[in-house]
Formats: sequence, C-alpha cells, structure tokens
Amino acid sequence: MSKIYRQSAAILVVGVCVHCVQAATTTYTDLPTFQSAAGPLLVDDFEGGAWLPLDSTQPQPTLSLGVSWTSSEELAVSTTAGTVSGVGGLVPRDIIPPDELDSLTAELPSGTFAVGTWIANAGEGNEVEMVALDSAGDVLVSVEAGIESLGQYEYRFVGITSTDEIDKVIIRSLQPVLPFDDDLIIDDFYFTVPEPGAVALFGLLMLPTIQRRRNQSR
Ligand SMILES: [Ca+2]
Ligand SMILES: [Ca+2]
Ligand SMILES: [Ca+2]
Repeated sequence: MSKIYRQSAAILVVGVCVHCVQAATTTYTDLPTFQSAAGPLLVDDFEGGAWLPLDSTQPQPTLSLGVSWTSSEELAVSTTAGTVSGVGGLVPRDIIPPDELDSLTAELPSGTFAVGTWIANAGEGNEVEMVALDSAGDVLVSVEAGIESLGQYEYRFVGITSTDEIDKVIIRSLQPVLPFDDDLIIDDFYFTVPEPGAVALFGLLMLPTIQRRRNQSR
C-alpha cells in the first residue's frame, strides 16, 4: 500500500459517524417521580464540604462530590436568599457592571444519566433554562423553567434523565428586563451516583482527609 493510500484510509475511518444515535430524554417537575426514574442519586445541598466558608465567593472551578462548578460571573454560596435545604444555595453572583447573563455550569462525572435541581428566579420577567449536553457539546435537551410567575425565591424542581450520558449541565437566565433582573439560585443538586472508577478516585482524593480525621480522633 502506498503511503498516500494509507493516509486516505485513515481519514475515512476518522470520518465514520460516532454520534448517530438520538438520545431519548425525559424531563420532570416532580422530585419523587424523578427519584424513582433516575436510580441511585447523590445530592449536593451546597452546605459545608467544598462550599466553605458559607456566603463567600468560591474558586472557579469548585469541585464538589466529583462535580466541577463554574459560573459566567462569580460563583458563590448565598445565605441571603431562601433555600430548599439548610442555609446555603448556589448563585452566579454579578460582577459589577453585570455584563453577563447569570449562569451556572456543572461538569459531571462519567456515568451520569440523570440530573435535577431546585431553581429559583429572582428577576422580574426573567426566564431560566436548564440545558443538558453530551461530551461532544451537543444539546441533549433544554428545559425552560419558566419560573417568573412564582415570585422571588420560590423554587421549582427541574429534572432530566437521558439514555445518553450527560456530560455537562448549564442553568442560565434567558431574558431579564434589566441587567440586574437575571438573578437565579439553585439548591439541592441531584445526579447519578458516579461509576465505581470515579468513586474510587473520589475516595483516593478524600483519603488524606479521612486519615487526618482518624489521627485527630486518636
Ligand atoms: Ca442548601
Ligand atoms: Ca449577571
Ligand atoms: Ca444577577
């Protein structure tokens, strides 16, 4: 085989469709129904762990329970808004001037097929959506939370299950009337219990902490 021929063969292989299957997704607005459909779930309540100190700006990204969080603005745990659990919820806190529409992005551990969270919208006339993407960056599903009529800091649950792995979730404001009307907050983020490999890695990462605690308790 000539060198040129071998190269074209390689290009043909690369060109094979690797993304032909259309994912089937289901969306939920009821937590118990989502929980029974989703299988085993972890939940981040944004209290303690990676989220200390409370009511502070967090580093970007912040890794919590294997999920990597970033924001279009500042990533912060807020204790001033209402919450679903405890005293803290996760917010994209406006940088002044507030150029960017508020959004939160969660990069998920491998093996995630379900995500859900409570979302509150504090902005007048604002719409919030939750978008699930696969590892190629293609949108699996986009759910408009449409929560403007619920009033300030009233939470609505939005859940997604997918037959394709969910790589990333974006929760963002769509159409605030004024730049400051894009505020949103989430609390209690549910996602598929990570695969054993990811759990083992998480365990390894936690090992120094566990060891330290054991030593302290002696
Ligand atoms: Ca909380
Ligand atoms: Ca903003
Ligand atoms: Ca804002």
